[in-house]
Amino acid sequence: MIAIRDRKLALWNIGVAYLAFLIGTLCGLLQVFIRNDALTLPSWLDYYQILTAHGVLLALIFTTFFIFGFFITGMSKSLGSFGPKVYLFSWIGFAVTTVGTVLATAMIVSGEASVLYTFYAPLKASGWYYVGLALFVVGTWISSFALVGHYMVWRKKHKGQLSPLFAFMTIATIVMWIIACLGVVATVLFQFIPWAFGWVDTINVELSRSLFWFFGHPLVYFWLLPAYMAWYVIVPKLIGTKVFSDSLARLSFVLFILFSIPVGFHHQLTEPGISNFWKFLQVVLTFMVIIPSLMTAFSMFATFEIAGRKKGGKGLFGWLTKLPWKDVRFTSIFVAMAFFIPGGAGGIINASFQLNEIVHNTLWIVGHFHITVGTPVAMTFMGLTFWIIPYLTGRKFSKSMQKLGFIQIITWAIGMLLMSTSQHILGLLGAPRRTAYSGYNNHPSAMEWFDGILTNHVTMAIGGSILFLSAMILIYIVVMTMFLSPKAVKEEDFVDFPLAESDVENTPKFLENWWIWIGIAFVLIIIAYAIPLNAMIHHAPPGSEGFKTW
Ligand code: HEM
Ligand SMILES: [Cu+2]
Repeated sequence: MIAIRDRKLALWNIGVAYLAFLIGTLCGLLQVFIRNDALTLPSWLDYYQILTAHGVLLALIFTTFFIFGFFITGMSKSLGSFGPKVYLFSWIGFAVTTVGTVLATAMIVSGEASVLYTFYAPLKASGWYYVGLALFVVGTWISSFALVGHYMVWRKKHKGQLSPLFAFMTIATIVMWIIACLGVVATVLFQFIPWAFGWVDTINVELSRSLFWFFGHPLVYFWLLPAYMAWYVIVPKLIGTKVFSDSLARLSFVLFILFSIPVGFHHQLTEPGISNFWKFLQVVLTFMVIIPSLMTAFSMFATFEIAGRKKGGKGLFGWLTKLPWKDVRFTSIFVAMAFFIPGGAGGIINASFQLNEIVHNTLWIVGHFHITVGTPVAMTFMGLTFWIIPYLTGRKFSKSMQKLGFIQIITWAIGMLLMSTSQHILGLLGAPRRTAYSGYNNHPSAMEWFDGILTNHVTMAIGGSILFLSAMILIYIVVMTMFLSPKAVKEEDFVDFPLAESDVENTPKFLENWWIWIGIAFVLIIIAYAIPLNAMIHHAPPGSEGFKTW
């Protein structure tokens, strides 16, 4: 068991995450009904206000707070309890991140910031919204440095040893996050804040978008890597085996540091102002991410096969039946992984220059990220939630909770399948994303979109409602295991943190030499970004003043 005070810290992070999840999923439900022409908002509430809240609260706030709760728990478990300084800075980080969150959310709720979570210029929100975002990022940096400090103390005490895999992966994720945030911090501090407060009149739009996507793409890996950590380090323990290969796991994380940052232009393929050569180069670098992704898929299935065969599974696929399907901690994560197969394939489509022309800015994209972050990541976090909260509170995770957990993940999977499939299809037909109901004045081509079995209003409404129901079941489980379930007394009722063993004998030491990887990462970033960013600054068109379209 980890120290009580470390547990409190983690619980506060997870608590804030689920508060954001509650409000965010409610917004999602409203969006589905508005897009379906089944709900009209009162005049004081705007579709874009809700959509901004949904994107920010789920994609940024829920994920980030949950991830830090997970990191804190795992770092305390694998490296020992936090010292006083690490503890203090973790709280300061939590406080600053929370203040930023509250400020940004207040601006969205008061209608001052309906600029969506990508806050593209020249849409202009209140300056305080950007201050909120800046505080949020700085807060995560403070929390990150606290964890790095904890890791450095451990390394000093264990000279010459490789750190435990969980700690290594945490630090890799943090290294990537800190480098990625440089882009968003630069644009928010030097472009948006002076512009939004009126200190300067105009903004360089292309530069701001490029700096945003310098951050925005690795942001998706900031969500994904903690899920991968669960897949690499927790799942093998749940199914009764060891980590498949320690060095493969570490190498794949290192590759993610290298290839997740110099690729942001793949979100800007349709934008003028960036020449094709740089778009091409970044698309090539984007495709490099397929390597560590397939390495991860390979080692997951190798782990499953090894565990299944150890338990007597025979034949080509007999081992599949031997996996612990009745354990919701495992099944949730397996379902999450299964969703990532079409999710990852869709990502290859999005990043392909020509195919991007068809799907860009359509509902296809919305379908895509609900089967990447919205399910593989979110459902892995759900699976973690089932045991991490009981672990932290010392309460029981009863049989009836286990059953509810199953209902929750099954309903989420069905709801997402319905919603995201219809979004993918509608997008291919041409329906735009980020719009309230749009029938283009009842134009026959637009009306036809809603004729399909999966794309008609009824199916979509059912999908959205099932999802929201699922979210509420999860909130119930969270509240119960946090505050109300009976405390565990008997030995067998205690829930543990299932960290798998990982053999490090054959792992090369250089994998943990961070300076090598940070160095290569910066070289790649300079190759991919230095010349085009420089051109955007020195050959900038006249800047834009701000627009408030809502
Ligand atoms: C109850 C579950 C959910 C429902 C019903 C739902 C529904 C929706 C809908 C209908 C949209 C499209 C709006 C539009 O383009 O006009 C949307 C956008 C979005 N959703 Fe969800 N969603 C849910 C859960 C999630 C989760 C768990 C995440 C991430 C962790 C997420 C992240 C996003 C993001 C980032 C957007 C894009 C916002 C933007 O375009 O600015 N959603 N959601
Ligand atoms: Cu991307």
